[in-house]
Amino acid sequence: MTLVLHGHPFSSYTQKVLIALYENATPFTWRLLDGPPAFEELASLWPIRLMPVLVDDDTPIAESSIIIEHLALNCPGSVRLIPADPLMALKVRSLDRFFDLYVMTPMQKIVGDRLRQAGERDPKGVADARARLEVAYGWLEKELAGCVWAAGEHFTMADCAAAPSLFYADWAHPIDARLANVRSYRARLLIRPSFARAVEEARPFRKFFPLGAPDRD
Ligand SMILES: N[C@@H](CCC(=O)N[C@@H](CS)C(=O)NCC(=O)O)C(=O)O
Repeated sequence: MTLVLHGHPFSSYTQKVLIALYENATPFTWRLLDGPPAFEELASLWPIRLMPVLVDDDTPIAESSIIIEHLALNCPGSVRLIPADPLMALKVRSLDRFFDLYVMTPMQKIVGDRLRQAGERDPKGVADARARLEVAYGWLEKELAGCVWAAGEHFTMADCAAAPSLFYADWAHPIDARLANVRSYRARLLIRPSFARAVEEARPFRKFFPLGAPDRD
């Protein structure tokens, strides 16, 4: 089995998969998406053209959650990112959806809007995204009470999704100081070795963050 990851270290969804790979020390090689030839190759693998895509031997696998599920089935390691218990697995998948849809998506809307030309901006969409993040942070504050990781005491796919989404969301729309559970969870994610490594590998690209990366983390 040879694994090739098409992605970029600064991409939040690439980081989500990197965390899964690093958690279990799964060997892979990078196909860095750093120019037109690499993006053409990505389009030939996955016409939707979103990163990351993992190629397992000759089979391309798209969508970060499906990639993590694929890794859990085909090269499982000591860190079980999808719990064996079906009900716990359902909880993990539900939290994974929460982070992608209600944290990552509004964060991407705020960041992406800044990359648009002045006349193409969408202030209402950005305001809605900020409102959605506020609600998501508030829901998470209650959900995380008493938890070490998103789904409880074990690190799972939900935490792979949470780490880059909360990392960048806090840059785009800061998490209020009163949301102590969310802030301490984000801090725990930042010192988890798999995510700490992904953050370090992405550090040289911070200058490209369109809102201006804060001088922290
Ligand atoms: N649902 C996809 C989302 C992937 C995604 O949004 N990737 C972003 C980078 S973090 C991307 O490729 N953006 C490039 C673009 O929008 O053209 C997943 O889970 O993998």
